[in-house]
Amino acid sequence: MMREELLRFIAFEGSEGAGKSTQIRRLETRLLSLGEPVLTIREPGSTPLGECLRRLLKESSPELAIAPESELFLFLASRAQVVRQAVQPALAKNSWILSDRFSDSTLAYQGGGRGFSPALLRSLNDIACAGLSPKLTFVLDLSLPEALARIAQRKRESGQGDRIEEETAEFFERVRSAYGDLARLEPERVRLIDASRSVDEVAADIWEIVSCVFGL
Ligand code: T5A
Repeated sequence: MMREELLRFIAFEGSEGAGKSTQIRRLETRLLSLGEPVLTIREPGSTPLGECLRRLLKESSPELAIAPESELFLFLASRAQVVRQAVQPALAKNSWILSDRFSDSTLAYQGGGRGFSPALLRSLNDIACAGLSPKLTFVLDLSLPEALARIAQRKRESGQGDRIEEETAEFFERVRSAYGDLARLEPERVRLIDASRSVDEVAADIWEIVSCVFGL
């Protein structure tokens, strides 16, 4: 296991459309410009098995009718795979890991959203993650109307939606509130970022925190 202080592992979390991928690209570019090795991954996905699971999990098909319990184990299976196949080898080479969602998504969506017990989810996450946790987690926080507007805009651009995006407003409010609880529970690791501002303003906040935490 890596020593905690050497972990250069950052996760980005938040509701759909909050700007996670946009901010990861910004941070990745900045770290690469400093000559740092960076591995960027997404969850679910980023391994051959994980990408198959991602397609299944995102597909909005009545025949699949994925039960909440099946959904939980599919997300965990993708995580178990990416930890062993990509994250652990990269950390062993002292690379940065930037992860578009990680274990906190399970606490927020399957815990807050679907109602599974947080204690149970933490135990399952421990198995999937081999005890690994990000050193720093940014939760990009956006109100539901703003998030829905960004999703609608992206849908118009790409023509693509997905299964979880079809959930109710109450579901997404519970997800947002679960992220808030995580930030209160672990304020050192989990940082709430106001994602309603411009891309540049959000990126500046993130860089300030990253450079302070990692001494850049
Ligand atoms: N899930 C995942 C679980 O339920 N449990 C789990 O354990 C895990 C791992 C994954 C789904 O699976 C669920 C959560 C999700 O429902 P996903 O595609 O990885 O799906 O996740 P999404 O959150 O849906 O990813 P998105 O691509 O929708 O959102 P992002 O990455 O947060 O947003 P981004 O950067 O693509 O930006 C969205 C749009 O907004 C614009 C961008 O240009 C883009 O058009 N934008 C801004 N506009 C104005 N101001 C800003 N500051 C902006 N930043 C970005």
